[in-house]
Amino acid sequence: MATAAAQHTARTPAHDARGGAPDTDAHQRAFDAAIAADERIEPRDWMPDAYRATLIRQIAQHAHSEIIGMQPEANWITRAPSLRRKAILMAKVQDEAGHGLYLYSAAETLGVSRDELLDKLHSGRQKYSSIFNYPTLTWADVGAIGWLVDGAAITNQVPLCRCSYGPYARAMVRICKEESFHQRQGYELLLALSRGTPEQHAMAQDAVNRWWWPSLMMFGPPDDESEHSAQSMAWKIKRHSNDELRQRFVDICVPQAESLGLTLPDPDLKWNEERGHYDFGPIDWDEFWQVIKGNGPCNEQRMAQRRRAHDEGAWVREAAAAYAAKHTHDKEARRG
Ligand code: FAQ
Repeated sequence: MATAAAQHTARTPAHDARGGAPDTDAHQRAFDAAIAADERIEPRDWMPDAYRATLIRQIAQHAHSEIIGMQPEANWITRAPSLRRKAILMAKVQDEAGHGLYLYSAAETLGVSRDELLDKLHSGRQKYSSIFNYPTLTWADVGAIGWLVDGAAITNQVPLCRCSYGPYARAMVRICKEESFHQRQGYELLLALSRGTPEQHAMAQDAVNRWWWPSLMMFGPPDDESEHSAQSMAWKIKRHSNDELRQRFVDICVPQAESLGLTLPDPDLKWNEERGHYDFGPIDWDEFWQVIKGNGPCNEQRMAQRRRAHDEGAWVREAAAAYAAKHTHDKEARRG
């Protein structure tokens, strides 16, 4: 892998000796060679506009998902059944806020501001994950989100630690470690309910029944309908297709459900010896596209809450800006 200094000379736009236009072909060749050699692209390196735009789209959508994803679980913080469960849940929800911050920072290295990204989220011009438009109806939903939603997130995100764009890949390393704790706490919560009273077992089963199919949808549309996959895989932003990761997730979950003493709500789920994978039933893609279009059970509620939180935080942003301005002013005054 080239050093940062060497990357800078090889890939940053430079004017020729006579001060002419950058040699874009040479930069494109250097970029292609770096991708082929599995090197990281860094913020100051030259990159094609479409690569930059794709990263901004994906990282922003990911960041938005993290902060909107705080809502369904935060709903249960005040009703957690014990101090231990409450402490775990609060730590998890705070982690999601942290993930949002790392990801917005990674997006900012591509030349967009956080304000711009939030504005696009609030005006519906950027998406967040479909999964967060479903309601958390019982305490068991906290377990199902941890086990299934965080489990799906890890399956999707571990390969992103090898994404070709450095700041995104590095952010994912820490995020994945934290998601792993989230997944374990969900599994442990469901195990406790599953081994509890018949009512608790039924509550856990009901939550898994409701979260299973939406979790499979998190991986995105089937490969033949995935608009961005081919290009994102060629750029090594994505390392596996949506269907590959979905299958990996199903294969992981089936034995875990057995250990939990719970079933997955799919009569077609069965081991296929020939493929070496579990077969599973058809996904309701109409539901997925409806949710993405804004017609899921909680889309309106999630967006209203997000806009309200942003408005209510205005004074914090103003105070931080005033403090930063005062700090700069004082520093300049001291310098004379
Ligand atoms: N929801 O061509 P593709 C978490 C859109 S984990 C909404 O296949 P791509 C942790 C897609 O944007 C959740 N939209 O797209 C947590 C595109 O529309 P566009 C977040 C979806 O990008 C746990 C269109 O469909 N994780 O937050 C979805 O190649 C618990 C065509 O799709 C990430 O974002 C969907 N499920 O592949 C937090 C991971 N799927 O943009 C709190 C990073 C697809 O052209 C509590 N992202 N679309 O308007 C990715 O890996 C990819 O972006 C995919 C989609 C795999 C999601």
